[in-house]
Amino acid sequence: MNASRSRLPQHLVVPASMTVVVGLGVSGVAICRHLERLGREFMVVDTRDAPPGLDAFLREFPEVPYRLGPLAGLVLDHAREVVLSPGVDPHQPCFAALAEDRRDDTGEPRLIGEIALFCRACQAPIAAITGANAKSTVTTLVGEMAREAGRKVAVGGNLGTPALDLLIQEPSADLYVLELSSFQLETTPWLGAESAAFLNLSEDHLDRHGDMAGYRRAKQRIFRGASHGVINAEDPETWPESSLPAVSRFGVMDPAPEHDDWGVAEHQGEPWFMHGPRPLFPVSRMRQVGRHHQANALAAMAMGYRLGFPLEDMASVLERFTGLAHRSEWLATVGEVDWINDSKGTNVGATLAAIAGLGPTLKGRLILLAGGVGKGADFSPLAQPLGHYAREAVLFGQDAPQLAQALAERVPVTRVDDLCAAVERARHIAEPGDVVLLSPACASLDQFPNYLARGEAFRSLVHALANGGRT
Ligand code: UMA
Repeated sequence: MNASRSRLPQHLVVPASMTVVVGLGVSGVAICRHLERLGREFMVVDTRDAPPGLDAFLREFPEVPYRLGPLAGLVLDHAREVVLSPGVDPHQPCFAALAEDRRDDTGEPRLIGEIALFCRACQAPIAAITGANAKSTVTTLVGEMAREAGRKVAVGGNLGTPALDLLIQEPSADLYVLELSSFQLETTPWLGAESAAFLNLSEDHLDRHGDMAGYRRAKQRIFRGASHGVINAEDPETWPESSLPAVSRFGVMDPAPEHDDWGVAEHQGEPWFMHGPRPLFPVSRMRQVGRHHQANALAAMAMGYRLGFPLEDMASVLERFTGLAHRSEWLATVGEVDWINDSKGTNVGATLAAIAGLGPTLKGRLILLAGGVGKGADFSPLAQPLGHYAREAVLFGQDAPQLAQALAERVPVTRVDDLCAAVERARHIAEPGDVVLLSPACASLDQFPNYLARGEAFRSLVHALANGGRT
């Protein structure tokens, strides 16, 4: 390998035969693999001096030309096609001339993203999921349900494995289930999903999309060419702008007779999942607790039903699914007390969402474990819901004093040194039916390397409790 031999000058007019890959992260390397299999001539650019995928790229493609550093000086106007990684903003000046331009041979835009390449090559149906929150969870659920139903399914996208790598790793899949971010959708002219879900919309990524309207527009692209849409009955922002052949709605509420609704209603004295007027099975069969998890389950079932998965297979998955690690993940029930790990709750908004999900389904009270590095946040929005649902807030870490100040008027507060002491305190005060939730509303960096390490520490402490030991 001679890396310098392939390195291009900063001033460069890209020739018309050349496809340009922008970004050298995991998607960029996946785009390169795909283009090589197609036999296309390509080069790679990245604005960073040391992009994370550089080593993998140099190992796999020692002869492919590349260029690092600012895009100024790069003339892309004549390139055959420019394929963007998700993290690259298509609204940069160097892409302006390309943005409106179309290829002579196919009529497609010459500025596209990795998912556009995926759609061209994919032979099997696509199930696509987007939303501001919970898209990884629903994508995982749909994938698990497909597996349970005996389908040959490949699962990836924003979730982790780039969509284009799935085509190489699982070429004979009969279904591709993709989590798609607004970044990926923004550069996808046409998706053509068999089923496309838009779960919810709340503020995120405004630095990239300009405003909420831009963010929503990017996400609405999930419905382009879709045969079926799954939308949130309680969030009109997710409703498609133009009509689709079929639409199912989900929401933790009574199904409306005039829609294809997936909801929850009282039946035989307890809440049941419903499809229209038809009771499916009791919500209590589901392992995860909380309204937000029920909404995720309904969205996954609405999609799974359309894709032909048997109801009993979907129920089996919900019965055993404990959630993605560190995102309101159920860990154990010890003495009729549920222990939930939401270590990914690193800001106030995420902790509010976890409380809002769990609160209405509590049999007892909530015990919140929170604290760490608050990043200057205003903790006061937590006071009202905690006042309503919580037995106590157990606070630890650097910014426990600020949290205590914001909460103490509405909820009993105890301050402890660290997570271990917080677990011990929660164990001591919990009563049957209570839920102990670690959702710190803070970064972990004062006491842990990252939120993953914090969540794993919590898992070990809770498993020790479940196995009869003290913390
Ligand atoms: N970047 C540059 N210059 C470049 C190219 C990228 O500065 O020339 C920066 C981007 O602005 C970004 C970072 O590098 O901050 C990574 O961008 P990338 O496109 O190279 O990212 P990949 O490593 O290819 O990972 C991407 C997704 N990343 C983003 O969308 C930022 C991953 O989602 C995804 O798992 C992966 O593809 C596989 O599909 C991550 C993510 O944070 C988890 N997604 C956002 C979210 O979930 O909110 C959208």
